[in-house]
Formats: sequence, structure tokens, C-alpha cells
Amino acid sequence: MDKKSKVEHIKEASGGLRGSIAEELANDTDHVSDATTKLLKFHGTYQQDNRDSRKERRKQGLGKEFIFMVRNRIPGGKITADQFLGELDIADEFGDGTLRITTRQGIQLHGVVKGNLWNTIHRINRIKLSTQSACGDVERNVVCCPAPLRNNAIRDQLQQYADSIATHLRPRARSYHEIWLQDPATGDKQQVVGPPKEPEHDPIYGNAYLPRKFKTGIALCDDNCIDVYAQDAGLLAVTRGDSLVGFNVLVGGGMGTTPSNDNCFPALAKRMAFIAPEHVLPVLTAIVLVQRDFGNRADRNQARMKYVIHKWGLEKFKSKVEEYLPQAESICGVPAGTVPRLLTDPDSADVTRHHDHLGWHEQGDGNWFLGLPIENGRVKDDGEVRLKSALRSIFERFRPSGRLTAQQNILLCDLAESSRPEIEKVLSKHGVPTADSISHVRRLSFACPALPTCGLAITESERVMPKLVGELEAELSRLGLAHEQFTVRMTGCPNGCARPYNADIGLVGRSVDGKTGEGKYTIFVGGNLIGTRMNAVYKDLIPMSQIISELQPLLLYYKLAQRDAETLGDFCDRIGIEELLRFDGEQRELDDAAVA
Ligand code: SRM
Ligand code: SF4
Repeated sequence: MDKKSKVEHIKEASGGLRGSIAEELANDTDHVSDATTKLLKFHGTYQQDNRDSRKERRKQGLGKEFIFMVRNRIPGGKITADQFLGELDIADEFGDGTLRITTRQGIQLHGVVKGNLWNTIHRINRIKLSTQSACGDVERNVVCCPAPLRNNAIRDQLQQYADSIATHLRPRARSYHEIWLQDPATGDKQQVVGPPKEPEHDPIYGNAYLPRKFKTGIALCDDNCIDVYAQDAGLLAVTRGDSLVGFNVLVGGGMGTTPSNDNCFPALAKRMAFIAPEHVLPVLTAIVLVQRDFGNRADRNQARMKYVIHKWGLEKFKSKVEEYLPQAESICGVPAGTVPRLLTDPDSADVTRHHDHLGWHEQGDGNWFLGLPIENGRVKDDGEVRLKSALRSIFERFRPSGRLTAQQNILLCDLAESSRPEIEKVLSKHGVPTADSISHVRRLSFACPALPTCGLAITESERVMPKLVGELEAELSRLGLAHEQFTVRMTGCPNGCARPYNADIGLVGRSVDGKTGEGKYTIFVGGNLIGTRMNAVYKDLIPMSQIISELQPLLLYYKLAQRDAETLGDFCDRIGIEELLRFDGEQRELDDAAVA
């Protein structure tokens, strides 16, 4: 029998995720214990430290500068004007003054000190958002296509599924409400929202929750903007005309990997079954129960559901899900036998397209939405580009509803056509670029936060991406390739938070030069915009300053040998890494000869 990992013991002994969180919040230290750090994740917050200040503080004999990241769980990224404005206020008052739209349609606040943590999470609940289970070994934020197309009932239906999955798979423990919604200092028992009605016993999570995080996403075949194949459980809508007829259920996607460990790998989800729309909750519950009972609880590097599927094969996994259906039906409160005991094979429907939803679009109800690019999701005022002020002004004056996208952008929705010129004026006055004013490559690229907040970051990511994209833009223009549409996604470590492993170009931080401090990256090529193909390692340990020159021969080859409208990822996949490297070598020899 495998020994359980330390985190398993902490969860089991926590009494419904309480542990000593309340006591530690009340003391006057600047940080919390290791066990509380682990438990706080379930409440939506990570203890971090400012990595920029480490060296200087060490010189001064000081310890780490502890800060907390606070993550909102926002199913489908649906947010009201008051909520967005509330988040801006909270970030100004308690955080570092920025908001970060995440790759799962959430919002993160950074730089919250421990003394402000309770107020931050309390205030988030006051604006009727939540951080509960935004992190931790539970169902994470459910992602769903955010486009507010009102003339297509399917979009609204998908959002309703996202909301009901999020509610159903939320932990039943009342600890979140006890800790964050009543003031421990004054004993103020006033609740912002009532405690959940369910008893403390959690039929889905038990007392040890899941072995690892679990992620669900809902997409349309012609609009895979949420990367459905990267989810633990993907629901791909199968439609006939304007009706939703069911979902293809995809299982076992995930991006995290440890390159030095052959047993760790990123994976695209596998197509398991076709289900009727009304069977979503019981089938998803059965999948979660299988992962709960058979996921690896000894080794957290092997604990995601993709490894259960890898070990068993898809057929055995599917049979096990079928076996768990009666239990799942009972938990969901639906009559036994509601879901056929043998799940149907997947429908042939598959992902065909991707949208970023940027620019102005008619919603189908006479109103408009504007998809605004937010570079790497960071909402801030920075020199000439005063994005945060522009968004504050637009939300205050025009009161749009907001939708956050899984590419870290925002859709400003339900706007009257007459407001368009005024909104454009606000954006231009604040120096905010719109989708039409930036290059294709900048529009489609994104990066994870990495330094200085992420404790796992090896290299820079968000902070270096804008400059790198600038250099790539110059190279693409030089080669006449500026019109091409492809994704470049960067992360500061192999965990894959910006989903780099199915991008046309993925850049993954691997190490840092001991002398210069420059980050070195693995370059992956050959994924695609629609997220259905993994890429492959092209070059490893490339210093940041050489990434563009290392890509030059590949881009030239693409220019010379591209077939019709072949995308960069399709081209790399067709040619193959070996031949791409042969061409690269040949070009370098020619260049050397020219210099000689
Ligand atoms: Fe992530 C851990 C940021 C989406 C895979 N992720 C982290 C932490 C919390 C670092 C940590 O554990 O100490 C990062 C916080 C950094 C900071 O300072 O903010 C972090 N992940 C993010 C965000 C903010 C990246 C972004 O650019 O937006 C995303 C928050 C999403 C949200 O709102 O819930 C984010 N993370 C993802 C995704 C993409 C997705 O879900 O679509 C992935 C890949 C998919 C997957 O889960 O496999 C992802 N994050 C990871 C992993 C690797 C998991 C694994 O199976 O190995 C870790 C590390 C871990 O869990 O041990 C991680
Ligand atoms: Fe941190 Fe790595 Fe995720 Fe980037 S990919 S946010 S560096 S864990």
C-alpha cells in the first residue's frame, strides 16, 4: 500500500478545511504555517513572497517579504459592472493595485499582506463573488465560451451548465463561510450569503477531497476558445441547427509536467463518450468519484486524472465511470437508471475553429460587445497605457456586463450601438490598444505571471513577453508573414499555466544562467490554434535574448514552403522536427559562409 503524501494528512485532519486558519489569521505574524498554506488554497489564496526583494532583504538580514495571491472563482468569467469595479477597488485598497485576468476566466489579486487577507476575501464576497475552491484539490473554476450571442440559445445553456457544475462540485464544508464571512475580531455574525443548506458531510469529496486539482471546460465545436482538450473533463457541445443535442465527454487533459521525470507528461484529453444534456451532472460526478477513489494519493506528481487513464487505458476508465453511475445518480438526486449503464461512444463532432472574440460584435439582440485585448491579462496603468483607468471609466459610465476569456482578455457586453464612438474615445484617450491596432501575433499570445509572485517560477514570463512579441513582430514583418495567425504562449516553468504545449509556438522556462541571470527556455513547435494537437520540442535551453534568432530559419522555411493557407503549427507538424532542424543547420552554415 502506497504511503499517503503529507498533503493528504493535512486535508484529513483539517476538520472540513478549517485547520488552524482562523487562529493564524488572528495572530500578528506576517505569514502562516506550512499546513495552513496548504489549506488556504481551498479558500482561494496562496501564500507567496516577493521574489524581487529576496536578495536585498537577505543582505539586510531580513526574511522573506510575504504576500498573498487571492484568486476569484468566476464560472464562465461572467461578471457585472459593480463586481469588476469592486475588484478594482479591492486591488487598490489591499493588493498591488493591479488585477490579473487568468487563463481560466478568473481574476487574481496579488501582493495582499496577511493583515489584509481577511478583508480582501470578505470584500470579494460582499460584491457577490467568491474565492472558495478557486485553488486546492477540488473542482476549479469551470470554463465556458463567454461570447454573449443572444440570438443563439446554446451559449446561454452552456453558461447555465457551467454555473450548475460549479455549484454542484463546490465543497459542502461550512468552513469558508465561517472563516471569511463573519468578523473574527468583533464576532459579527452577519453573513453576506447564508451558509450552504447541505449538511457538513460531503458525499463527493469526503474528508480528503480529491488527490489533486480537477478542471472542467465547456466548448463548442466551432468555437474552442477555452481549450477543451486541456481539461480533466471537457464537454464539447454537439449541436443540430440551433439545438443542443448532447456533449462529447473528453477526459484526462492536463498540461503540467516535470521534464526530468519520464512518468510526467502533458496530455490532451481523450474522447470517451457522448451523453445527453440532462446527464451532465451525474456523468461528471461519476468521473470525479473515480478520480477521487483511484487517483494517486502518494505522489502528487502522479495524481492528476490523466495518469489514471494512462495507467488503465480509456476503456477500463470508461467502465469504471459506468460502475460509479448509480452512486453519482444518488448524489445528484436523480432516479436510479436515469443515465444508461453503458455510455454511448462519442459523436463524430469535433473541434473545428477557435475565436478570440476580440473587436466589436453585434450580440443578436440589438446590443454590441467589445472584446478588448488585455496584454497577458494584467489590468494596470503603465506609463502612456492607462488600461485600468480606462476600464474604470467605461464600467462606471456605460455599465457593461463583463465576460473574462480563457485567453486573459475581457468582453464588454450589452452596449448600445450609440455608445461605440464614446467608448472608443475613452480607450484612445487612455492610450489603450484595441484588437485592430495590434498585430495578430500579439493578439493571440499570452504568458503566465511567473516572477516576481509565483513561487514555482524558474524564469520570467509575463514581464518579458511584450518585448519578445515586439521582436517577433519585427521578424514577421521582415519576412512578409505579419498576416499569419498563430499562438505563442510562454510560461516561467514546465507547469504549463498558459497552456504552452498545444500552441503553435510554446516557450517554457527551464533554467537560469548562473552568471548573467538570463532565463533559458525550451522552444516547442507544431501545436495549433484550435488546441487539438500537442507540439514537440524544437530546441532546448535557449537564452531569452536568442529566442527570435533561433526561430528565424524556421520562419524562413515556413515562408518558402508553406502550402496554401497552412498555419505555422500545421506547417511544423507536416515538416517534422528533424527536417526543421536540418534546414536550420543548413541556413546557419550559409550564414557562416557569407560572414567568412
Ligand atoms: Fe497554474 C500552479 C497561476 C492556470 C497548471 N498556477 C500555479 C500557481 C498557483 C503556483 C503555485 O502553485 O505556487 C501559479 C500562481 C502564480 C501567480 O503568482 O499568480 C499559477 N495557473 C496560474 C494562472 C494565474 C496563470 C495565468 O496566466 O492566468 C491561471 C489561473 C487559472 C484560474 O483562474 O484558475 C493558471 N495552471 C493553469 C493552467 C491552464 C488551465 O487550467 O487552463 C494549467 C494547465 C492545465 C493543468 O492544470 O494541467 C495550470 N498551475 C498548473 C500546475 C501544474 C499542474 C500539474 O498537473 O502538474 C501548477 C503546479 C501544481 O499544481 O503543483 C500550477
Ligand atoms: Fe508559475 Fe510555472 Fe504556472 Fe508560470 S507556469 S504561473 S511559472 S507555476
